[in-house]
Amino acid sequence: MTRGEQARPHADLDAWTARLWDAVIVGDEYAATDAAVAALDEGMDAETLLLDVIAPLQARVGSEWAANRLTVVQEHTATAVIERVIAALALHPAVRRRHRGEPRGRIAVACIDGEWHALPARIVAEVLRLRGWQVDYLGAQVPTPHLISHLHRTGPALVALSSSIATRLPAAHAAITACQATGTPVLVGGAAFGPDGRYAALLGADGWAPNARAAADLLADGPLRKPKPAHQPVDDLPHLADQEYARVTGTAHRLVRRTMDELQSRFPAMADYTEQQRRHTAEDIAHIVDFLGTALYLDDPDLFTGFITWTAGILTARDVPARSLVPALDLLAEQLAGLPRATDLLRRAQDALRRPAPPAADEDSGVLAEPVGDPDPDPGLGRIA
Ligand code: B12
Repeated sequence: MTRGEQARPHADLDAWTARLWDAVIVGDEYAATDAAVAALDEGMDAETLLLDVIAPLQARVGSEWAANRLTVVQEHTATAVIERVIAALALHPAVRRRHRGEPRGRIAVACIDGEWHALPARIVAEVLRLRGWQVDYLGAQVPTPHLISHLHRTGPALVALSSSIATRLPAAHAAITACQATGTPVLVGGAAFGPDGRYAALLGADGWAPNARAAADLLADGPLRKPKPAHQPVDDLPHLADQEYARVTGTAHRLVRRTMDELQSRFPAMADYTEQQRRHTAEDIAHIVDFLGTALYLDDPDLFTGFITWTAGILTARDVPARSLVPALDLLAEQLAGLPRATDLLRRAQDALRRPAPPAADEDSGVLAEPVGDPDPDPGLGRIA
């Protein structure tokens, strides 16, 4: 049994989750923080509250948005309330009492450059504090040079890097390597690294954990071993020699612009699109190109196919046919005809889209199709922000 499990009380998690959900979903930060504080006052362990009530609640906010049962504004509001709840918990006297005494060592917790998902990192930071570490929480999108300066200045025993969105993995690779060059071991985590942490190993991290409890357990006997000084990241990814990643990311703007131009000529209905719809469509295509680049970087077709099928699910939930993605993928494949790995990724994604028979749809439904009966009037392909 792990320490986290020992600490878990026999509390009625479902009842507390329901009470918090009701407050979070209407954006009532007072009711939400009152509920969380009441849970602590009634004896719930702070780690349990964070990991078995609050974290699943936040994930549910995401799945409700994906299923189109919450609007973007509701998702943003709920996330903001949850951030306030976590801040209130961290300041609760029962939690602060636990931080007294000699810390076990110092840990820097930071999000990868370009990574906005700070909440998972914040939860990790709070749990590590609860387990007796002195934590410097650096927040969202920390530029790697500044992170490195921080490591030189403070000399932590470990740096914990968080990333939720796979497109940040090339930046994560650079950050991991740079941190290791300072002699600081790197623990990574977050959804971007895959449910089994496969990208953590591929990118040479010194450790990975699926959640904050597992991370704290992993460090229970002390920080990770120092990284090997002669680690050569290029050895991890020999396929990068073909330059496909560099060519796709280096021409991303042009790829998006040309795809937009062509879609326009193939779908006359686009002529009537508003400026905002055009902008969102361009952002969506840019997101697809971003994921394509990341899959090339990691040489992992599943990553791109997974993103495209996830996107298809988002569209389907908004009554936009999943097959509307195919023309955009076609146009990208035509432009990238000279790049065998990229065209293979695009072909596999198209195959995955075709596999389940797409629902009957209007012939003019492209990537940019107007949703039918959707509370969100302008959904996008990966849109949540
Ligand atoms: C809230 C949220 C946002 C907020 C973030 C606010 C904030 N302050 O964090 C905002 C609105 C900014 C946002 C933006 C975007 N988001 Co968002 N977002 C989410 C959402 C709803 C919740 C994320 C979260 O907090 N989860 C809860 C925590 C607890 O998750 P967790 O991963 O389980 O955390 C644990 C472990 O991962 C681990 N862990 C985490 N970090 C670390 C670090 C270490 C070292 C270790 C050991 C462990 C560890 O421990 C944690 C605690 O146990 C998710 C949906 C979801 N279901 O998660 C989407 C989601 C992650 N977002 C998504 C997307 C697409 C985006 C955008 C690209 C949208 C857009 N079009 O602009 C942007 C990305 C911008 C960027 N460059 O980062 C997609 C990603 C899809 C994909 N296939 O990758 C998701 C999955 C949406 C969905 N419903 O499917 N988002």
